[in-house]
Amino acid sequence: MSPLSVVCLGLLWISASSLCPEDFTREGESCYKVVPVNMSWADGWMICKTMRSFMVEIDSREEQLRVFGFLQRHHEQNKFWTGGTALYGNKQWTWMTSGNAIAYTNWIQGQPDNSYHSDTGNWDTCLALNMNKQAGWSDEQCEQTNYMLCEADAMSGSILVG
Ligand SMILES: [Ca+2]
Repeated sequence: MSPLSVVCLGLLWISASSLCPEDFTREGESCYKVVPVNMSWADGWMICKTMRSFMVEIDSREEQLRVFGFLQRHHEQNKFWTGGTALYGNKQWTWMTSGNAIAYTNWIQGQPDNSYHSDTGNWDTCLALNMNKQAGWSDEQCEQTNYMLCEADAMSGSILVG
């Protein structure tokens, strides 16, 4: 191996391990950060945006396991907002930032139940990660206040390496 390729490998290693925004944690292909303040879903959307990130979108079972592992290691909170919301009269669950229909799901049994809350006049139309014993997803009224889980794409290393 030439000295040059050793240098290049070194740069690649550095870039691969430090490509998250400040205070975000790298887990697999993405970066995550919990904002440990109880806030409505709409406030969570704004908070993630101000940190150049977006409300978490879970696209696969693999990402689901990574995210729950991350939350269990770092937080004792029960519920966390995601970027999922129900559109079109609750018929289509959608990841709000990407606009993708939610394909992979991990609903707790009996969820989403689209509950109506007569005290507030709201329906359950926002998607939360529920870290109770059943550990899965549930739909909640968007005005409920939960911690926010933001996600950021890991930045490409090609700029640093090039
Ligand atoms: Ca529900």
